[in-house]
Amino acid sequence: MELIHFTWPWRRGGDAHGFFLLNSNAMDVVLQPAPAVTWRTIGGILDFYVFLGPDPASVIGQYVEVIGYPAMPIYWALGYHLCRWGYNTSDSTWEMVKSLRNYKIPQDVQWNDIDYMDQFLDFTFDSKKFGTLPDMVKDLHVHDQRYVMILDPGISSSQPEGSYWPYDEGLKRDVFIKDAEGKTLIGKVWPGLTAYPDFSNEVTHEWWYENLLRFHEKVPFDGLWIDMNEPSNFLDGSTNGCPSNSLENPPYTPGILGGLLRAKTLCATAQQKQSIHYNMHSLYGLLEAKASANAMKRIVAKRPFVISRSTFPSQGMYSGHWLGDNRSQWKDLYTSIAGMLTFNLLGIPLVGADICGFSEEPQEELCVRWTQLGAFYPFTRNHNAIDMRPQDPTAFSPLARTAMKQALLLRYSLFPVLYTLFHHAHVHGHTVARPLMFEFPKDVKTYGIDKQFLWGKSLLVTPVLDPEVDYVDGYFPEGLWYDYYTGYALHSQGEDLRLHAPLDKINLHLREGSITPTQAPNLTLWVSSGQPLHLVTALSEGGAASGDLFWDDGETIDTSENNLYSYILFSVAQNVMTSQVLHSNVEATYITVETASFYGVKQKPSRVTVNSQDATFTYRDNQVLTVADLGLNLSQNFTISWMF
Ligand code: MIG
Repeated sequence: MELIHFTWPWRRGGDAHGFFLLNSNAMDVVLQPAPAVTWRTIGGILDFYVFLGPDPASVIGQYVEVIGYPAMPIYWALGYHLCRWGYNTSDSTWEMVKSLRNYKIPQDVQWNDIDYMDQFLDFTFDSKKFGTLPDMVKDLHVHDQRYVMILDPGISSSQPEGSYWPYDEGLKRDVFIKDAEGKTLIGKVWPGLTAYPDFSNEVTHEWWYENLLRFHEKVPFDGLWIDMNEPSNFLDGSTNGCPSNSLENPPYTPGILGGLLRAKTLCATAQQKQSIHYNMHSLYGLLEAKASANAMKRIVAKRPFVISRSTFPSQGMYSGHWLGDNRSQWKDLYTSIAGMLTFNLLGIPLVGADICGFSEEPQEELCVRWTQLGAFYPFTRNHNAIDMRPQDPTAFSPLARTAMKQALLLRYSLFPVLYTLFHHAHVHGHTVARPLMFEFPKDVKTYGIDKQFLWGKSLLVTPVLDPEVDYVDGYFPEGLWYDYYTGYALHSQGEDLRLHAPLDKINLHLREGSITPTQAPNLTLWVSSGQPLHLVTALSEGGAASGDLFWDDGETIDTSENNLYSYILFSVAQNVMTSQVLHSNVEATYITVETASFYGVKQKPSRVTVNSQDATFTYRDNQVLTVADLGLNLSQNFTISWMF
């Protein structure tokens, strides 16, 4: 369904360009063996863009400038999300949350799948099995945690008249998609027969908002999971099939499911406000996300949180994305990296796969490795299919549980970096999770790498993707790399290196020349993000480094647009670290800088000063200098110097 295609067939010396066909009709895209790509679309406008780069990251920046920059996520979107299909009751969902608290495993968000609903009806909850849902959500809030539940677009059309407001009111306001004859098109999804809201109609957005508002008064949810929005239908077309004509059976049908446009979705001839479904089909998830995000803005008056299954160019402005139904298999762990990176290229950086796999049941070892990799998905959610054994961190041995907890704590400690990267995605169209070739476009060995990736410019993640190993092979582009945990330096000439990787470790390396802001982790990002900063500097061979921090209250809409943030540049040159406050907002700088570590200080300094005052320090023979107890105010420039 994705209609964006970039090719870099003629890479020479790291040059890149991109093509983008903005077209929502059914299409084939064929990568030819020759350096060529063929589009076969069966309608719409041939709206082609060519992005000249000249490097991969610029191509993406140009693309995102066209389609729209991704939204800045609310801070807790970057925390750990736990979900499954089939908790079956609100009490067992609640027990789950309590169990994570009990083991002190970080969790920001608890989710529910369709089992919370009364007979799968949107905007309802099962008052018997999920009777304590409102209390659970309140309890989550008391603990600075959040609640997200699923919504499917299909609205039940078979409830007794007067008993189901969403359908009755929807009919009244004329919000549903119609068949070729102008009657409400009826399909079938979880609640049985359903009508489909037409999100190409503004009236539908208002109706959707009112539904959400009414439900929010009962269950004060914090975000939305929008599923089945391809839109998905258990039937082909509708209860009455579809007419037989050239729209339903065009002279050429691209290679889609069943070779039929109506397969498991609506009739091509279905009528929407803006056009026929033939033209609108691929836009369903985008427009539903837009309606959902705008409704959430009005309801919670904070940055909306929406995760969508179906996407289209511009989606990142309204939602993130999960990669859909995968399996609890090692190969799905591996392919999730390519999926995550692809959506970062597509301007939807808030993306992740179902950690530990959706269908099937993971071995403990797989789930540990997946939680470690998942800790580096920009969107990190463990999700499981109905009837599958539990696969949350508490479902495993103490060893596995502890390893998972460590991985999540590691992620929480890196929140300042991750948040700053999302700011750059929002403002500049940068990727958050990034292929190595984006940073090393002249190193051809990076082009095919799909088992490692970077966060931003300098945090290299090398996960274990195979069973029964305690090592991992990774490629290190030429230069100095530091072990994130210890500061040990590794000099690579552009080599494949074998790294030690016991079950409780995910390898992380810092690229030379970087400064990474981190925080002491805690059980929620609310608490964690209030902790003082620890700056980790990875010095280049020449002793230089730089990094930055974007900081705000984490939830107010448009803080960067309205100057409600702080932005600080850190740099090191000639044994002096300088912080430069480029933008300061008092509210955003309540945290302090507590510790600074410098990796790659070649000999022990005789003296360290902070703002020209002598300071105590430690120096380890692996060339790590640490200065602690700084208590530096983030809103004021500071310097840290060392002398030999
Ligand atoms: O027909 O809501 O991809 O994550 O658990 C299946 C039940 C519908 C598909 C989603 C999956 C979700 C499931 N949904």
